[in-house]
Amino acid sequence: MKNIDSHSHVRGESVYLDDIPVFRQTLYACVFDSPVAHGKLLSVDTSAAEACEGVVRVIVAKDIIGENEIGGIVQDEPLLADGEVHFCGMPIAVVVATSEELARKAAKKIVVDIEELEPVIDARTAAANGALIVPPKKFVLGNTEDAFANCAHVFEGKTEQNGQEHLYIETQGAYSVPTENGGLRVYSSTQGPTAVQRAVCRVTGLAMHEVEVDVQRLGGGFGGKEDQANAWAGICAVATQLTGKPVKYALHRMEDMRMTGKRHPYSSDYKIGLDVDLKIIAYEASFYQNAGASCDLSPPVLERTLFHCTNSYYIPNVTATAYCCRTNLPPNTAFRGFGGPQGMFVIESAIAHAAEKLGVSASEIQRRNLLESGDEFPYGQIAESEAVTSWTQADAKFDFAALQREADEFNASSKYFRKGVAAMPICFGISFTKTPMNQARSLVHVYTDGSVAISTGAVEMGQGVNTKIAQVAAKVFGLSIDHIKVHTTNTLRISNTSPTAASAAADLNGKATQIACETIRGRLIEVACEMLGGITPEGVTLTDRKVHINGETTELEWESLVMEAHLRRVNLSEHSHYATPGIGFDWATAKGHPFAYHVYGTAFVGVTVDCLRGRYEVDYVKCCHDFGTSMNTAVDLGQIEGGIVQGLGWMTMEEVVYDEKGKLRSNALSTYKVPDIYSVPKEIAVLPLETDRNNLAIFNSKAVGEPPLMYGIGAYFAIRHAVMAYTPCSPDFDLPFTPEKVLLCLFG
Ligand code: MTE
Ligand code: LUZ
Ligand code: MOS
Repeated sequence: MKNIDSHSHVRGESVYLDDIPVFRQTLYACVFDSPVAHGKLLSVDTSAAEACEGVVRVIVAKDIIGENEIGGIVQDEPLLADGEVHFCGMPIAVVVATSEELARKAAKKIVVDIEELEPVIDARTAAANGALIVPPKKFVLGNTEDAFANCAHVFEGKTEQNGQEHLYIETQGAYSVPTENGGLRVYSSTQGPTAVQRAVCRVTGLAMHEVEVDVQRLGGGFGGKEDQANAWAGICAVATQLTGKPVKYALHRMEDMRMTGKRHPYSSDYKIGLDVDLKIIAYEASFYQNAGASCDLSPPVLERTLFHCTNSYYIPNVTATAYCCRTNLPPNTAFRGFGGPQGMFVIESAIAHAAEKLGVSASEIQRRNLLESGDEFPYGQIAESEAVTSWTQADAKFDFAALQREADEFNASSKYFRKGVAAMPICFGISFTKTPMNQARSLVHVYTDGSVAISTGAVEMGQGVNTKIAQVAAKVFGLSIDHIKVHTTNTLRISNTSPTAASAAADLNGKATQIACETIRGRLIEVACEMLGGITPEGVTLTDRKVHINGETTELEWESLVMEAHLRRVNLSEHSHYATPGIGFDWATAKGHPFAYHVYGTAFVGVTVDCLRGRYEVDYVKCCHDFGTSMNTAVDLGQIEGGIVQGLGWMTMEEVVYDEKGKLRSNALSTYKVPDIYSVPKEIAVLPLETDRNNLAIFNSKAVGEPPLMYGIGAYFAIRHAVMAYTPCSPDFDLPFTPEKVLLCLFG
């Protein structure tokens, strides 16, 4: 089944924040942000801006009626700078004017006096200065110290990983509308309507029941709107509170790139120990996370780095330590994979290092160490592993040895081109690692004409969650999809939502919807039994808009049944709750069972490098992917293809560049290269893993939003192989591996 939004997307009729019809007297906000990464804010002169045409109000920190604070985990993030600036792009003042252009024009007239202080840009410097946002986190399994003493081979090294711009097509934004008696309705481009509601309440001083947040859909979030939509909603809400008028702000691309945080850069150390059979006996890693100027979601991102630091391998002795380092960059945030990919790149680098030194194929080490069911993760959970099956099935279908041979033969006969091949197994835990977040609610109404309206806490951001939720209801009620409509995500209909994140939205909200629909179906079947003359509910089903008894169609249609139930005063609505059973994690011991399940897979990635120019192309990504049993192959394949390309972009071409003063140089699409149609792999082949294991996913259809991104990591290692096949060298584990860096390796 195709995505229910595809028709309106293609026709340009889907409604995003900027398409919401504008209310009378709407004003427009524009932020004036810090030109300096670190300094004392001595004065803000707004007088020239206030005198500009169309300007209604200029807002600075002291005007905020509630608290000047939007930090969710640590209270270290002012909405508007007060006394100090912490990063280039930090909001200082807000101009509110009668049009967008006039607001932007006036914002340029604001004058600030800042006494510049030395900025800290990199994580290790921050750590050396003791600037940690939270205490270090640590996972320990076995005893690495003893284990290293007994290893035949030990290798140590370092990796550098850069950030990544989310580049959602729809930029950040919000639209705040006053409601009676001082309340607010806020339209927001957010993955977390409740997070926005909390932030708005904080900065306005309103109670949560006075603030309604409504989200139709996002033009992409990718984690960038899990927490970072809060600021713009807060700014619009404060402006509405101070002016009494609707206020809208949709960021320009350059404002968005400059003012918002990105994927966290990491600098990491590793030490890997193997025995003579290439079994990894011990692994130590230290992760220095560049968190940026305030906490945001950095601690849980850092924790996920630890959760995934051994990827899909079983290693009996592990010590992994992680540091959350405060720097003067925009606060970095959630990004597809949420720290997991960073952890996985480091173990893959360690394996590549060992393979290179031992003169074996990295795939040999990878294959011999794959996690088996019953193995223990460093955090105590026992694996139900598909690591071996996904590798074996990928190999049976795509023949890794043959792909390697093909590359070797090509390399032997080509003068200037080299092919490289890498295997990339993945293992990604599904559930928010903060157990309380794993809950969701769904509100289902069946109307008397038989149509069904659903609201859940899930936010549609292109990943197709609304399609999956509609499928759940259609299946339970035995209806076709056009009977079902999934409505906006709204905090009045669904309260206390977790953000749509952690790839878990379809599972959590889908299961809540399933429970609600099953409850209503149960009531309807009772009515059907009475209508059909005192039969018992066993054997009664709803399919194809009809009531069936033991598989036999009756004359009783859905619409008549619903109307009759209403006339008999039976409740046709339900509000249901789902909480993932059996999960929990205790940071006191750093052990537990945090994940409902894991998603596994194995990809083979092949590239061709032009060794004169340093350019490369990705020839193929062939993977065997663990869908469980996909409930929507079109949507899930879209997620795999998009995830892979986004992962490739991070590995190869997307280069976030800050200068030594902390100013973003890659601040537009002219200086920040993202994958385009020409950089997409020539072939993406997806083989569904054959497995019939039960899991906690909705209809056994495993979460698919984030895991495929990590197949893209294979591209780095494939390029590295190709480069090493051309000239003797050992490229640093330094992301992204841009054509420029490739060229420097080739001729360096
Ligand atoms: N796909 C599209 N088209 N747009 C997005 O913003 N976000 C990704 C992934 N796929 C995203 C996407 C991220 S970061 C997550 S966590 C999941 O979708 C969230 O949705 P889900 O829980 O429904 O998978
Ligand atoms: N967000 C979050 C996430 O708050 N907690 C998580 O564990 C998580 N994991 C992946 C992506 N987003
Ligand atoms: Mo995704 S990083 O969980 O929004």
